[in-house]
Amino acid sequence: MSNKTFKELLEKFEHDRGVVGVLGLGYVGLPLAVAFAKKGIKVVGFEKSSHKSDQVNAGHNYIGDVVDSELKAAVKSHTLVATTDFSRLKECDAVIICVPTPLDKFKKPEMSYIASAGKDIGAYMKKGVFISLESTTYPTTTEEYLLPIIAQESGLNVNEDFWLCYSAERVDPGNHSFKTENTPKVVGGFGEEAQKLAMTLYSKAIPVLHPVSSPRVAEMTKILENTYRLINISLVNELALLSGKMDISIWEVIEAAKTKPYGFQAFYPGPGIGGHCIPLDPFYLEYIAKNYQFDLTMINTAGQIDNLMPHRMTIKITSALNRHKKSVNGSKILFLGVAYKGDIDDPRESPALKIIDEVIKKGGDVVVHDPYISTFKTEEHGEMHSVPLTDDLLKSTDCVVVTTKHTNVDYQRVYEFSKLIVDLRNAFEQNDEKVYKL
Ligand code: SAJ
Repeated sequence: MSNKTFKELLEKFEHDRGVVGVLGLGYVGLPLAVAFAKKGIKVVGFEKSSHKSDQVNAGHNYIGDVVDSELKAAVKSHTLVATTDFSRLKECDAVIICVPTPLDKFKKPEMSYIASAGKDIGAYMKKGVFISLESTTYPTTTEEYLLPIIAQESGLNVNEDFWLCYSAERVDPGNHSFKTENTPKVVGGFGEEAQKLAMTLYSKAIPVLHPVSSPRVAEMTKILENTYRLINISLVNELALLSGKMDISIWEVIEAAKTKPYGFQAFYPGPGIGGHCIPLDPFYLEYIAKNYQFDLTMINTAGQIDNLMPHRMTIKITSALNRHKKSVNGSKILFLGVAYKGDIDDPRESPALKIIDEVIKKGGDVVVHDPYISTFKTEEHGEMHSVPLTDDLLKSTDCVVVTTKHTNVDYQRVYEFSKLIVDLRNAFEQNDEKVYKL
């Protein structure tokens, strides 16, 4: 560790003098930027969206997990500034990449955001900078995909002029107990110096860090976390469908299994797996496994189960209406909840969107109420609007479908004024002629 540049950079981090660049101010980047800024560390937030950049600079928060007053204070004290001018990356001693890693339409990794980040950083970075990738991706991305892009664009040398690390975000949207600052963070530096820089910098904002021996260990750790959820949620969804045929309440089964004090974690059935992480991330692992002539069969199977869930829910709605001598065609169907999970305002990858499209195609007259979402788009029917949940609306519908369980909905009132309920989220205790449960 004789490198002078390294020592100067480490010194800056130790004394909070390093300027931290956060690339991407979304549900991962903005909380992280505020977490550093509230510790008095200067943060420059980089956004392609001038709208987001302007909102941040005006102190207007757009991420539910960020505390409005903390954002305002960081902007007011000039410890946090947002910009769309990527040439300002030359001001940064550290750059933390928080860009999306979606799938393309063939369910293959969409790496263009990481590639673009690498090119932007390579184009403007100064000598002596620490770079950390936080986006969920397949193991080897940092060393074998991102590193060459940065080295190529900058003409600089890793572990001499810049240092590289992978440290996944662990953001659970809507979780009020665990935030960026109090969630342990896995850190995988590319070499000892990178690890030292990573641990020193991240410790300023996140007290509990878990160092691992390489970026690929850290990458695999994150993708294991999310693959574990995909597999287990798909398992319980499949068991819910079987239980329904066997006159067994899967909800009662799960509550009973939870009495086991070890070796069991409860996952709950639903209409499908939404969000921009769990249904997508594991397919990054499936992709890279093929590079090693290795077929990860579990992920593929879990994905197939999940793909079928929205259609199976449409069948459940059809059967419930049938039992009341009604067809989907011509029935007024109210969907309660379009967010991908309860008490958040994000509809991305929500299974509700797919079910709504199917029901409309079958001739259903669909209305939607989501207390957190006023307008949203479905793939096939464009923009839709959430309607107020009135007693008259409930009385006028032929079927109410609970697709997302928001805690601020009065389900007893829904029960009182509805004729028929398809409860896909165990929002109702009743399980009678009026309530059909998953
Ligand atoms: N879901 C079920 N049953 C369950 C749990 C979830 O049907 O028992 C559904 C949800 O309704 C939702 C989807 O699965 O549609 C994903 O829910 P989630 O909470 O697992 O996923 P995210 O994307 O909101 O957040 C997750 C984080 N969640 C938790 O740890 C609880 C975490 O895995 C990651 O930190 C985060 O994704 C990420 O960014 O990777």
